[in-house]
Amino acid sequence: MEKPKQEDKSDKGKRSLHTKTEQIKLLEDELKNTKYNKRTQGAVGILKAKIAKLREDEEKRSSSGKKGEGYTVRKSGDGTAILIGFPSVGKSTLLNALTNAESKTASYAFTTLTCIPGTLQYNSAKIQILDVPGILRGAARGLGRGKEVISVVRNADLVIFIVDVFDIKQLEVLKKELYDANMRVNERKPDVKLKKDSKGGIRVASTVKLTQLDDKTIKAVMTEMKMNNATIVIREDITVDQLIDCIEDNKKYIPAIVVLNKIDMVDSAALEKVKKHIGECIPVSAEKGENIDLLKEEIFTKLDFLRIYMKEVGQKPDLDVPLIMKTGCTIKMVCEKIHKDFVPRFKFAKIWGKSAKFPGQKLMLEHVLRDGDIIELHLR
Ligand SMILES: Nc1nc2c(ncn2[C@@H]2O[C@H](COP(=O)(O)OP(=O)(O)OP(=O)(O)O)[C@@H](O)[C@H]2O)c(=O)[nH]1
Ligand SMILES: [Mg+2]
Repeated sequence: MEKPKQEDKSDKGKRSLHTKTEQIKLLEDELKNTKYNKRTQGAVGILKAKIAKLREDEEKRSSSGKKGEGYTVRKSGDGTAILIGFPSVGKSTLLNALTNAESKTASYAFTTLTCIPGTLQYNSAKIQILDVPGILRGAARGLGRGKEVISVVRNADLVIFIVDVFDIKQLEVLKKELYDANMRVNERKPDVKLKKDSKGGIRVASTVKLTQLDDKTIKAVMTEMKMNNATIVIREDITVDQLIDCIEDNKKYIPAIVVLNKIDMVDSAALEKVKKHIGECIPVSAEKGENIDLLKEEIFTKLDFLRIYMKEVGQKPDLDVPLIMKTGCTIKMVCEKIHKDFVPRFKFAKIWGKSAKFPGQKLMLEHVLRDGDIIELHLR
């Protein structure tokens, strides 16, 4: 048999691409085979750092020149939630049950081919809900419409995972896809300050006892990730994964809800069993409308909304229509939401409610409000 000729240039390109992916695979296998304990902590850290660095390089390479990926959906309302699930789990049926939208539903996979928005009105809030095509394993790497879907998730405020009652393993796949696309679901950004320096090596300080990392590992991981001169101040007991996240500094932290759909197809004993395995979730039937109100309430809660009521001087507050704001909202943010002139014209505000020390307390722009507060603005 004839030997294959020497590979041409295009083949070479493919080969080097393969090599990086292969490198990641090899390191991942090594990681799987390394038991984690105090003694191997450093080695595990370095392995993880190496994988992270290779991934980052790959991503940079594959996304260079490919701009404008994703659907163009304008954000509207007080917050945006996105439905993420495998094909045919009932995303479109659920969108229709939650909102005024009419997204096409059918019993075959990939019925939805683009991004379809709907509006959920709840507790005076307008919540945008997005229905997108189903995703599968490999979405983060660009399989199917995975990349487009994931780019929409990055702009959302809440993820609603929707899982088929007969196949709860889907949840792990969905979570992994978002993780690989640099999203951290139901996690808080760790309290770590990292400052690059021009010289002086790596300086590590921590304000709490670190039980999952030691100085040597931290330095090795940072070196592996080309942070050779930097000061890091760690204020909580982080893991090596969290350390890598902080170094990469490109993670998006987003809350999520897990919805278990099609519960009308199982009896209560089977449902109990499934619930035990999947953990915290909201069991619904999108088709029969079961538990939809409970889900609406959970969406509202998870979006961290505050209701702020406005009051005119010398009048009763308008308790019918609140202003919908987010947790952490200040008087300044309320002013900005109402009118662009209100901040420069601001004198003081009087507050009634949980954030005031006494009814009608006079407070200034930076004051942080709480749910149900009543606010009376005094302007010049
Ligand atoms: N029994 C039952 N069937 C449901 C439920 N929700 C959706 N279905 C059915 O499941 C099928 C798929 O529903 P869709 O809403 O189109 O699913 P999807 O997740 O939007 O699918 P893709 O757009 O293809 O990703 C349809 O035949 C629905 O009627 C439910 O709660 N119970
Ligand atoms: Mg659909």
